Amino acid sequence: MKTLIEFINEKQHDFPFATGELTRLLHDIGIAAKIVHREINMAGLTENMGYQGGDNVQGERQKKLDVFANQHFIRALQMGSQVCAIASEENEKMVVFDNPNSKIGKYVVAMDPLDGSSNIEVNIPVGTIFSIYRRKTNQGDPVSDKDLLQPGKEIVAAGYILYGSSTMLVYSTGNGVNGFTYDNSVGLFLLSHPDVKIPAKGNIYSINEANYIYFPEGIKKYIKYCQVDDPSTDRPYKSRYVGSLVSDFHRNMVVGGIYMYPGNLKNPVGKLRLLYECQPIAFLAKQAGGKATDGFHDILNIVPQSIHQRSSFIVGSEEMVTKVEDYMEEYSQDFRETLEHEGVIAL
Ligand code: AMP
Ligand code: P6P
Repeated sequence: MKTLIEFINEKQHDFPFATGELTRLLHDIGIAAKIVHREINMAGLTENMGYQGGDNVQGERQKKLDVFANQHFIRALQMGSQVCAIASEENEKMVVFDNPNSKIGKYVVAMDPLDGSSNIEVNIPVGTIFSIYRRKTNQGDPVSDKDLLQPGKEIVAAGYILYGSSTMLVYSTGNGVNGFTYDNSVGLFLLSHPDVKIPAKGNIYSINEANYIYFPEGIKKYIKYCQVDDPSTDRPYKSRYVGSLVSDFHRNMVVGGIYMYPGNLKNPVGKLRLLYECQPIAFLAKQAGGKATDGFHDILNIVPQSIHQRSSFIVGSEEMVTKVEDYMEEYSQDFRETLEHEGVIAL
């Protein structure tokens, strides 16, 4: 089976003028993924379970493994010197590298180093989400916000690492999606899921129904649509909600389905972060033939106004996401106004 290293190197040959900087960056992400994989797998046996003490910028209690993952991905990317700056869920401001080599790095990275980390102590899968952009400022010039506040359509590469029953690295550089499974016995990611395609429709919907009374009318209508007993359309669908975005989304990538974390009356723009959760996942979904929206706008066309901006998020099988959009168009125009009032700007 082809290794991740061989695969990345091969793909560089499709770009004769490539310098190898993106290749090195992707390798560095693979190395950090192995280190985080090791710590997560041993969490119950080391001092790394539990809380770090204090809250992160999200106001959420920071786990020791959040800090561990953040430190190791940042260190790997800084050592590589292809990256000049990082936006991370764990850092309030963007991390600007000031070592001479990184200052001329031509890429920036937005990442959630360990999404869903509250699930670790109950042994539920968690994930790392990353996306890579070309910087907008000239190499060597000071980094600015515009280097990171780019819409998902500008993504050069994006992926996730799912620390689940097996550890997988799934990524795309804009020419399809490929999945690699980690083989502990040899310490390598091996190509296990070539050319991933999301089925156009599935029969699984994934949403935290505890928020039902606060959902926009269009979401309520779609949930009821999923529950109708109509075997000719494979309904009622199954409800599956892990509480870990990467795990719920990966299921959609493999067998089809839809994941929804919509804005609601309590949190109009939802919970998930546009830049380092919604955009990379939306990029992967589109590359695999799926779709991602906030209910009205293609996620990849929304222009982030701040690095921790939240977004309403619906992603998965193309036909299922389109059905939600139709319901939102018919029943929740008020929600469109709310999103635009809350500052959602789409190209
Ligand atoms: P580089 O000069 O290495 O930064 O690469 C320039 C561009 O070529 C990148 O931004 C990608 O669009 C493409 N590219 C280079 N290396 C790879 C690779 N290993 N896999 C996919 N695309 C690549
Ligand atoms: P809730 C994890 O905190 C996360 O960001 C996603 O991974 C997950 O889908 C969602 O939040 C769970 O949120 O409000 O349903 O617990």
